[in-house]
Amino acid sequence: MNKLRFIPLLVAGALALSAVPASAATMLDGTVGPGFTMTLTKGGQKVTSLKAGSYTFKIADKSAIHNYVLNGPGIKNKEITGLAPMGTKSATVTLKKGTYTYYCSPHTSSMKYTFTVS
Ligand SMILES: [Cu+2]
Repeated sequence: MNKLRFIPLLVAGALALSAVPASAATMLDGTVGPGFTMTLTKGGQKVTSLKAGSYTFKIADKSAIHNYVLNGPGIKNKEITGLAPMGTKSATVTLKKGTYTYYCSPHTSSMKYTFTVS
């Protein structure tokens, strides 16, 4: 077996990997419950505006009566955490320019928050 035969494949593989942009999703942290409140923070600061791009929402659901739903351009009422199972769940999404809302669907009137993406 001639090892040289595999070198072109390795080079092609390396090129393919380097062509992928190294853009990891930005981490956002959120909570819902145990009271009638929700949060969304980035590096400990409340999120009010973000740049368009890829984000991972890491949501700690601390109540069995609330959920955490995200809605906005390109994302239609995505339920990141559900009503019954508590715990932490993550979802990676692409945010586009516009206004996004995160809310709890049983309590939309009091648990609804917005942030803008530019
Ligand atoms: Cu709720």
